[in-house]
This record gives sequence, structure tokens and C-alpha cells, in this order.
Amino acid sequence: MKKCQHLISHARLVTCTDGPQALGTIESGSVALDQGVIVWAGPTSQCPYQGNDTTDAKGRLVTPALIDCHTHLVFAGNRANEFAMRLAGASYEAIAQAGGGILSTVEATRQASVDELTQLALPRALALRAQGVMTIEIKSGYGLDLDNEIKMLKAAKAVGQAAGVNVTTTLLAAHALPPEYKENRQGYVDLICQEIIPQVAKQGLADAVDAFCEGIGFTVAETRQVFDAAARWGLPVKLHADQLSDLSGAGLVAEYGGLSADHIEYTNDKSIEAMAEHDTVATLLPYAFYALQETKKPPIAGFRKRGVDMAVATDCNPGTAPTTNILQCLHMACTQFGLTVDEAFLGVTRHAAKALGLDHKKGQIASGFDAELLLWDVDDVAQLIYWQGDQKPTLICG
Ligand code: DI6
Ligand code: FE
Repeated sequence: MKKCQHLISHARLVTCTDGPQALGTIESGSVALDQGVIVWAGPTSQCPYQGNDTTDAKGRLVTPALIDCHTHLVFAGNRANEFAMRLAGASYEAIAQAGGGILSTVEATRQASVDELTQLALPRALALRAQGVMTIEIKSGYGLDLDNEIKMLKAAKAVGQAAGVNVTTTLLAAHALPPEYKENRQGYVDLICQEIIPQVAKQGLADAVDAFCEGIGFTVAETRQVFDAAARWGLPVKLHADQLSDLSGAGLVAEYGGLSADHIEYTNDKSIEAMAEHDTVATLLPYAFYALQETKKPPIAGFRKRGVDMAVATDCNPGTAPTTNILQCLHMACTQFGLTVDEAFLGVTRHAAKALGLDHKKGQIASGFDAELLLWDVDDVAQLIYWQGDQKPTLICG
């Protein structure tokens, strides 16, 4: 028998590996963990490992740790007043055009220090971690100038340290036009391309670059400039695409070989084809859809038909997705968008990893992958998803 640090046995092992069966479930499975890596996974009866520590799962579910691949969880202030305004009939776009929305969070975030932002965001990250999320993507985008975008990215990294989770950071300087550039759109796009992206890249503060390509955000031409700058600095791209209208944003980010197109409610067939061609993940954000009381659903049938992988994320932000409940988002992806349970679960494991460019080491239980996994007090993934959102794993490795 070979030796390893920790052996989990007799688990209903949901490996999320890529095979003929969606979730790659092994009915009585073992996982051997050593030095932070999975060294073996397979049927308990064939396991060649003995562990220094052992856990007998007794038939309960073991899954990869969850991944929230789209959040804006570093911010100051809140937007409860806008919730009330929307209930009274104001639209998200009208509130934004009146200087509220994203810009009201920018005002509050600019006034906060790195430490204050970190302390405000920490409970949000810990709430996700308690549900088994071990990797969180966090975007900037409420700073909208060099110093404040850098401040947000530093806070995001500090949150990861403090919460004991992996954080990937995404620069979203092209989220809204800051008030000081109200009369000078191109000036702000130049600032992003010529100063913010280069500085952030030089300091190694971002893993990707994102933009909000929308009527109330940035045009396709402006988004192209941002993506070209990201490419010059070797940073992969993703995009808030086709959320409120169809600008063919998903096709645009696919053309740049982007990691993911996110929201994508209005995405057209041509864009879906481009996503399939460039292997760009479709990231679904059902909580934002719900909170904005949208009615146009993302083209799930089209993604399925062309084999576009779908991820699901919280979009945690103070405006359109005030939530840290990723299991509830899975429930909503099924009830609102019609995903199957298996599709939804792959959306926070294997496909979420792919949306972050981490699919070689996260989101699956397989030899060589990071030893980040969860033991749940249930024996079936459907039990995690049908019951809205308060299940917690009993053991978190990682
Ligand atoms: N779409 C979103 O869902 C978030 N940003 C975006 O472009 C919302 C950000 C906010 O309203 O604060
Ligand atoms: Fe978002």
C-alpha cells in the first residue's frame, strides 16, 4: 500500500470529470490527498493508498470545492434605496442615468481605504466559504481611476488571504464612465488602456480584464480598445455581455479568445457560434436576472446545441445581486433558466474553473488536481440544489 496524508473512502464521489456521464459519479469512491494535491481518485475497492488521516464518508456525497467565477464583492456602502426606487417603478438604467447605480457605489468605495474595503468584504467571502466556495473571482470596477482600481484589487487579494480562499482578480475599470470624464469618454478609455491596464499588469494585480459592454456602459468600439490593450499586456479577457440589450458582446469576447461571456440574456445565434468556436464559457447570473425582474432569458438551448459550456455565479454586488448564496443561485439557474441539476453543478465546478482559466487544476476530483473538496451530509447533488440555499458542507478540505 502507498502512503498519503489524507484518505477519504466510501464516498458517493462526484468527480465532475469530463466523461460520458455528466458528473462522473463513482458510487463508492476514495480520494487520496497529499501535499495539497489529489494523488488518486477511483473506486474504494481498487484504492492503492493508506492515509495518515482517514475519513469514512459512509456513502455521503463528496464533491470538488465550489467556485464562484463572477463577483463584485469588494465595495463600500449599499444600495437599499435603489431597491426601493425599483419597487416604485424606476428601471436600473434610469437610476444609472440619473447618477445612481454603479456610480453611487463608486463614490462610497473611493472614500474607503484598502483595510476598510477588506473588512467590509470579508464577511461576504466567509459566507461563500461556509457554503464550500474555495475559489472566488473578484472584480474591481468601483474605483474608476488608477489609484482606486489598484486599491480594490489589493483589497480583493487581502480578502482571499483573510478568508482562506483562493481569489482571482479581474480588472473592470471599464464598468462605468467616472463623473470627472463625463464630457470626455475617449479620455477615460485612453486612461484605461494607457495607464490603468499597464500599471495593473506590471504590478501583477489582475488575472484578467473585463468590461461592461452595454448602452449604459461601453460601446463595442470602446470595448475593443480595452481588449486590445489587455492583449498587449498578455491578460485574458471576459465580458459583461448582452445583459440588457444585444450588442453582440458575447461574439466580441469570443473573437478575442475570451475566457467567458457573462450575463448573455440577449445573446444572438451568431455570437453563440463564435463562443463555441473559441471555447468561451457562458456564465449565467440568475440572481441579477431575478433582482432586475428581467424577462428575457439566456439562450440555453443554443448553448446546449453548440456545446458551449455553462458556468453559474452569484454576481455578488450591491446593485443587482445582493447575495452571497451560491446554492440559491444554482436553484435559480434550474428554476428560471431551465438548467438540469447536473448542468448547474458543473457550472460551479468544472465549467466555473474553465471560466477562470483554472480548468487544469480546479473543479474536478482527479489525480493532479488541487486537493480542494467537500463532504456533504446528503447523498445526491439534487439535494443540495432543490432545497433553497442553506446547506453547508460538513468537511472542507483545502
Ligand atoms: N452588471 C452587473 O451585474 C454588475 N455590473 C454590471 O455591469 C452590477 C454592478 C452594480 O450595479 O453595482
Ligand atoms: Fe457582474
